[in-house]
Amino acid sequence: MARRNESPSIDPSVVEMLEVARERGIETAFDRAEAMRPCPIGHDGACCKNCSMGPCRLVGKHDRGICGATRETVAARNLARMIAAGASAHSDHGRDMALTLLAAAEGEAPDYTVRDANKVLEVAELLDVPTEGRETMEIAKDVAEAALAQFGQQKGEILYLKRAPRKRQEVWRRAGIAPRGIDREVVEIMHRTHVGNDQWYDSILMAGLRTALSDGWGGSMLSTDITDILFGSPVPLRAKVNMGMLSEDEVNIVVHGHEPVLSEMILVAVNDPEMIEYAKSKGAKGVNLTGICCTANETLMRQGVPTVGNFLSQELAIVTGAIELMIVDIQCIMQALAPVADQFHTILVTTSPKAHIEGATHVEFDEHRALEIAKEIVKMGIDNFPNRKETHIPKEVSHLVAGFSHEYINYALGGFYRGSFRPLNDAVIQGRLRGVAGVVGCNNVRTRHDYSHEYITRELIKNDVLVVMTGCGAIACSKSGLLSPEAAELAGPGLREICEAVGMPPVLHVGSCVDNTRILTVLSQMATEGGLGEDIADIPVVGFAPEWMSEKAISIGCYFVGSGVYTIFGSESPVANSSIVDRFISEGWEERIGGKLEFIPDPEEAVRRALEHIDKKRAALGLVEYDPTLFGQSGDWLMRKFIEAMEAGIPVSPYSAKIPTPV
Ligand code: BF8
Repeated sequence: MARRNESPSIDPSVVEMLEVARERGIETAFDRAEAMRPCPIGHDGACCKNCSMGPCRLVGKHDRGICGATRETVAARNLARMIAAGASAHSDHGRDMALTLLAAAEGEAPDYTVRDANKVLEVAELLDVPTEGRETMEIAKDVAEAALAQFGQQKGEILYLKRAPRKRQEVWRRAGIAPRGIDREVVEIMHRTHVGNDQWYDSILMAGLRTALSDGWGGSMLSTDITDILFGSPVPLRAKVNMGMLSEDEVNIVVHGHEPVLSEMILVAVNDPEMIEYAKSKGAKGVNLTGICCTANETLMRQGVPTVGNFLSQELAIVTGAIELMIVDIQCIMQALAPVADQFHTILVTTSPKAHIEGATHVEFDEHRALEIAKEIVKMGIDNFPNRKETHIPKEVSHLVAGFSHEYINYALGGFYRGSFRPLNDAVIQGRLRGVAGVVGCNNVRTRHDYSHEYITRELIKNDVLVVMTGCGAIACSKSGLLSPEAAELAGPGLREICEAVGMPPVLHVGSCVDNTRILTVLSQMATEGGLGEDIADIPVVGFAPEWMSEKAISIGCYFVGSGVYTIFGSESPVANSSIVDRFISEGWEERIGGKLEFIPDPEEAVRRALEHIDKKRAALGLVEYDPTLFGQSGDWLMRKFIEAMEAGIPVSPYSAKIPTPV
């Protein structure tokens, strides 16, 4: 939560809308967080409610539950169950993507097709699907079936593990945490943590890592790849974010949730000339599609659909009074949307059989009739336009460049024929880049909205750390302008030179939360490219989830740790009730698998430790010590100075002038 005298968000549009909501007596998550303190027993992992002899609270003089479970066992079980829940959410999403691909390949979902045929071949190779002399759709069908088999696989190892560096695969095998099948690992955690089963924190947490890996290198990675197959692999595009993207004179339809299967169809529907004419017949100028949360990230990355906000903006967007229809699918959708929408003309439409909300209108999505359903929903929104009353739309709009898939990063660094991660590795080796960081994850109303994302990212780029972002973190920093090429001016001298040479922002948007797997792929390619060791754990890289709140974030954090990355979460540790467990997920995991998980609420301290870690990894690789004074002599600033001098009538030549020091 923001401190006294601090605004609750660094986003002016959120602050503005919160004031409007409060004036109108509309309660939001910000108000509920003020009214309700978090339960300290549950927060620290001290509560066990895995059977009805409890719930047991392992605090004060109580060191064991009724069954004798220790603080360590209880804290470890709670964390492992969070991982399992997060992994199941991502992976079930991945399963649905595979089912859509299967339906498309079998001709049962005529509104979908394969938009990235190269990716079909790439994935086919990973899943051992033959490609020689076969049609794309035939291969795609086998790819979908092979992907689905990964969920129910009982023995062996999931196939995508081979995308990881060889050394990492060996670490997993040695530690006994190579995932066997996606569903199997989730089910096993639920069994393992049932009363009277696994009662050693060590084995519970190692199994937790295996489950997280089944998400990162399994369900989520399959989801990213299949989404690229169906809707195209992202390439950079310019886009706009924040609530100013809501329209005063068009029908506003907002997609919110995570699965692009429906939102892509909604996009087709809103661009249908018949729909636009229909909107005009209702007095609107057209239909304006925007997004919230990760559905927004998916449509932003591929189609440039504007984003109006992240997790904590969802209720406030409705308070603008300008949204005719908000359509939601799965995950991160607040139940509070229904009572907020009730106070406006906004129609809240749920679409997933797995995510109903009492009071919402349910239009069940079926990929076999995708466009027909999408048009039906868009029409509902248009019909609602005449019911719009007074609106209050904040003016804020920021620009960004999104769409950095790992394929594109590869291409940008070397071109079509010579595409490779060599230039990126070389930049790290020379010290032009100090290291690389992933800053990802949610908003959490217990911490000042967007602040930590912005602070940490700004500090990292200032220190020549290239940042990649996903999820609500990417939306936070997009709103602050850090994902625009102009933000290169805020970067350290080495990173700025690279940004100017390649024409990219210092912070790269790589997608939604399932797309954190793109970061795993980039790290694997860096490790195998040479010069930065042989394993992800050797690379000067750090992961952050500074404003995390969901179980999915815990699963993501743990699969990064399991992949060898030092991962820093904001807020207090959810296993704080056991110092042994708290130490184990840091030092214990680092000793065994090279990555560690730490909870550091203070963003300044988090950055300090991250840079220390990056420098330690550089030293271990024998790389030159990071020295920013070695770089920055070239760059756009020189040309700008030259132009300024010309405009001021000062005769200078960029070749003969004494090179001034960059400011
Ligand atoms: O999956 S970052 S609040 S929207 S959980 Fe949710 Fe967190 Fe946002 Fe995307 Ni990810």
